[in-house]
Amino acid sequence: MLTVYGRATSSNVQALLWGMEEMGLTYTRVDCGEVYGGLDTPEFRAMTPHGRIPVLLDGDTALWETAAVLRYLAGLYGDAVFWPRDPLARARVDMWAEWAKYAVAAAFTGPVFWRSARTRRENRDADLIAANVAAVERELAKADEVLAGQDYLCGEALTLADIQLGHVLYRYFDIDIPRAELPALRAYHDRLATRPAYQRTVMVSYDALRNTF
Ligand SMILES: N[C@@H](CCC(=O)N[C@@H](CS)C(=O)NCC(=O)O)C(=O)O
Repeated sequence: MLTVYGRATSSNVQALLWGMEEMGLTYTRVDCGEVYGGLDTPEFRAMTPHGRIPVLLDGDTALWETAAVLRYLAGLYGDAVFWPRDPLARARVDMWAEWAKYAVAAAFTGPVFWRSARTRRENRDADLIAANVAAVERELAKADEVLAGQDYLCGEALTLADIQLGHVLYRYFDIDIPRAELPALRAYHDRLATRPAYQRTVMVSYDALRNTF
């Protein structure tokens, strides 16, 4: 039995749940983090020393770090397109997955999403946000170029790399920021948004996170 610990509004939880649903996995989710608390209890710290979400409990085994958990599940349940068995083919997916995590998700979540949607309007630093958006868009432009010639990051079908990039894009296109013209990226997001698993796990209201700072 698979249990995911983490609130539905966490972008990392969303990536994990989306990946799991695309792999056809069923799970139970336990709310914790932010308003739900629960990350400092001895029981939670016994599952992860970091007190962060998501945590996956697979039977009695706890796993943490979203990317590592996704790779673990993909190794067990992903098909040969989503997570290839051949090491080189898998590395070609993994390179984009890794890039999406450090170059896009990390550059977007704190520097852009937190500083805009999560920050009260009167506390926002428009110049800093614009500079941070520009930095993310320098990276997103690379995906835009690739996606001009194919439907997904690594070809014509969804892979684990799309999970790591795509889960960020709902908020990127939804929040109130000036955006660069990235037509292939926009079309890609529109394509993801037709996927029921993406709708259920990523296109989730983040109203509970607004104006926290
Ligand atoms: N590198 C970790 C980051 C985990 C992380 O920072 N999770 C955030 C939510 S996205 C968290 O635990 N926040 C505290 C909270 O929700 O209370 C991962 O990818 O799993």
